[in-house]
Amino acid sequence: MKTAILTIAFALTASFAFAHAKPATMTPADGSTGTAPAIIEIHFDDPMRVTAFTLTGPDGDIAVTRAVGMEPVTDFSVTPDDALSSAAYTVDWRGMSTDGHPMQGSFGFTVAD
Ligand SMILES: [Cu+2]
Repeated sequence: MKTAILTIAFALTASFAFAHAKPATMTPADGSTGTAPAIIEIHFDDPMRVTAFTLTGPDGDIAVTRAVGMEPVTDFSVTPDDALSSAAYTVDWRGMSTDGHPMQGSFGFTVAD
């Protein structure tokens, strides 16, 4: 019984020590308005395995090319296959933190001439 309690205490300490990664900065910034971005980036404070990324515009999903595969990275980026026209866009992503927690997030930006 004593061994079990010690094991649980250690597990709790470990989960606090290795908190999951969070998105630290996005480019374009959430809520920003600007010229069409050549790349869309998410910087994470710890490596993230990004398992899904969607860019949605007024006519639906937009094709993008990922700069990285399924390896965990702190700097994730994609390139839109075609230049983005003036409109509002939403990014949705899902990922797996290095502590094994599934993560997801979204942000939006507007392209204006
Ligand atoms: Cu976590």
